[in-house]
Amino acid sequence: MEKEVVFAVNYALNKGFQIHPDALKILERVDIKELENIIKQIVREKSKQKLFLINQDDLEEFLGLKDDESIENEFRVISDPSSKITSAEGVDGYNSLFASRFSKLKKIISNRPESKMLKSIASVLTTKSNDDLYICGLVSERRVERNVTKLSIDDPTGSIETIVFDKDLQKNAASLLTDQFVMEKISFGKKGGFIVKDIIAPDIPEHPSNRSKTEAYAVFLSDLHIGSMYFMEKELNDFILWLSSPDPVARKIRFILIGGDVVDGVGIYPNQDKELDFVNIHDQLEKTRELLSKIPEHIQVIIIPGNHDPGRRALPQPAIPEIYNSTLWDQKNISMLGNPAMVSLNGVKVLMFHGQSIDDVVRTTPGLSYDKPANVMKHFLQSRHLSPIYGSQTPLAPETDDMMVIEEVPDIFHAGHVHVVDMDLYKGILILNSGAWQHQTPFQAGVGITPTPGLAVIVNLKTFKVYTKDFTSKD
Ligand code: D5M
Ligand code: FE
Ligand code: ZN
Repeated sequence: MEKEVVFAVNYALNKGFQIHPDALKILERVDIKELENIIKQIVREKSKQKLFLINQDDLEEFLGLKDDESIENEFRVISDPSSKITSAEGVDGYNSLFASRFSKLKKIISNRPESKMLKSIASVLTTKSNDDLYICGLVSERRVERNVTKLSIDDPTGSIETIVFDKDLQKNAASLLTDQFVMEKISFGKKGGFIVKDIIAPDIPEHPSNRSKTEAYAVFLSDLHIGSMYFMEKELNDFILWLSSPDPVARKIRFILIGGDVVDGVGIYPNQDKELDFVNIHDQLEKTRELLSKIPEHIQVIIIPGNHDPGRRALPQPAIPEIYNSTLWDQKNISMLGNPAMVSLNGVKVLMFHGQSIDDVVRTTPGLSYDKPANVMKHFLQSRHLSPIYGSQTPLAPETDDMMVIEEVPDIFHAGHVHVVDMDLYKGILILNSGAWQHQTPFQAGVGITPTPGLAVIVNLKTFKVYTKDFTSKD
């Protein structure tokens, strides 16, 4: 117990008061600078009333913490890979992963009118026609030769090389990722070959977004990196204490989403132990529980893993396994889900994804950078896939079902990983990258990544207005 809390408790006890254990829990969450003043005022008030028990109600009343019960907090898990993960192996596994990717995305694209004219690659290769044709499949290769771009597309019936001449279409082709699904409008070239006349991504259709009926707020966090020397404990703790303050926005918060890299992990990068305050996973998770248990119980917390958290490294990842430390799992208001996961908050569908594959996309696509992660996230939405490239840095597991396909259109798309707060709106979908709670690391300084840590991203689920609240100390 902090010495200020001990002082407050002793002060009340010396005046002949008893403190209910639930009231004590609230005292532990109060800003310690205010504590002495608060306890003195409560003792004065209750002495007048000749009531010598301080209970939870007294404190909530005094601190303005009574929650507006008309604000809904309906929470539902829409999809979670944790229980669906298998361990398909080797080449067969990857063949079925790509077959699943193809069929899911073909189904998505079949809502477009052009898809009525889709032909299989095998049939295009064996017929000759003067009409334009449509094919779809996964990009297996992209080559730029002199002033043309060649795209090889695979579907389950075969593989075709197509040629892009048009300058604008070549720009479009430059942003295609390997293994990404596309539809192409093609025609037979006069001198043979297949000329690309249009490149169409599955994309997001126009649609109305779901909103909360009441003014509930959700906070988006990620990349806490608890256990790292650079973890911003004070700032995160100040944020958690703020949740129990009378601030009118804090009073309406019903959900906290944590998008992975909750702990810094062990053995994630060379010589990591020299940069750790806690050198084992159990202790890192214990510290996490200690901090998160101060979040008021009426706030639902949702946690997915990132590339620093324990458990399987390949995507999709199951929830952080209980075997490392079950105490987070035991908290009533914490839900441990896999990466990626989709949840419904008062009817608002949130797609949560740590975002490791942002690295692959930034590395291969001209015009995209680490300081604008929302643009990369827009790319994922357009390609309706969270990790298209196989065999780059992001490990993909050979699942028989490609769970990285964005099958259901979200209302909010939440990712982290790059440690930079960024946001955008795309076809009505609120795109959020939630930054970090870790100072710039020497590694990040070395590769030129400038994080924006210590900012809580807060969304009004009724209006989709976004606020950022800065918890970095200015004093
Ligand atoms: O990733 C934090 C940030 O550091 C994120 O922007 C990616 C970047 N990062 C991490 N590892 C690498 C490598 N190997 N190369 C380039 N950039 C990297 P985090 O997941 O928190 O470590
Ligand atoms: Fe991170
Ligand atoms: Zn990460």
